[in-house]
Amino acid sequence: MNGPHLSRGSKQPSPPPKGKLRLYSNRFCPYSQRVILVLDAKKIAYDVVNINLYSKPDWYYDKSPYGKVPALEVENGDVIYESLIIADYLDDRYHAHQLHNKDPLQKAKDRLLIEQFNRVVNTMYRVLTNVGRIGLDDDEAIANGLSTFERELANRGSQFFGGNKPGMLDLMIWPWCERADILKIFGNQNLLKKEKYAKLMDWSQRMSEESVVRRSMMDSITHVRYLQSYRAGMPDYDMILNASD
Ligand SMILES: N[C@@H](CCC(=O)N[C@@H](CS)C(=O)NCC(=O)O)C(=O)O
Repeated sequence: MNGPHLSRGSKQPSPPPKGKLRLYSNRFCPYSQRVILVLDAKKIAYDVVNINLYSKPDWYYDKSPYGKVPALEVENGDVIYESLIIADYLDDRYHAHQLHNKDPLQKAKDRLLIEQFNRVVNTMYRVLTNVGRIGLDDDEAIANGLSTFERELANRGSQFFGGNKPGMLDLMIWPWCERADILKIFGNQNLLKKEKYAKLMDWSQRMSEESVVRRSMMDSITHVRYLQSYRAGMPDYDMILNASD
């Protein structure tokens, strides 16, 4: 997972070993993390090629037409992209450790919540990367978005949205919840009040203790250091790799 990020001019890696899927990813991309969580939760064999999004290899456009990560090379060599489409594909294709609810109506409701979470995702992106206007509207969008999930957990009365273990909805929103703490550093100090989001915070703690989540999780200090490099116009994608050298 920690291989260097390939840049413009790099050689295209040879195909994945037989029986393994290949994920094109970026260590700091929350959408890629979604797919990693699904692959790990379903215990699917895969390897990872990390892509430098600041200086993309030319060959990468043959894999992913918009040059975005994540993209997944499947068994027959086809490549699919868009995190939610990949996640659904993996759950449909590999039946072990099913993540979506078996009931089609509950699955549809969970998919609606995942779509609804996009409001939080888009606003958090602006706040954390310092792109566009940051103001009260942003705080409100995040607060309202999270309140929906706080109420939903209360209504479900379960440990996770998926019941007694994390399901698809838990995994699809987790990457941004992992980064929620740093909103206090880059955004509004008062945004995430424990009393307003008590259930969500307990859920977040439980998620952070799950082995599947721990495999790809990064601490807030690492997230902050990366975001500082991104904001400075020189994203240091290999910082974890370099740190362990
Ligand atoms: N809707 C896409 C979003 C993927 C996305 O925006 N990925 C970012 C990195 S986190 C990316 O590849 N950015 C490079 C670019 O836009 O050129 C998904 O869900 O997979």
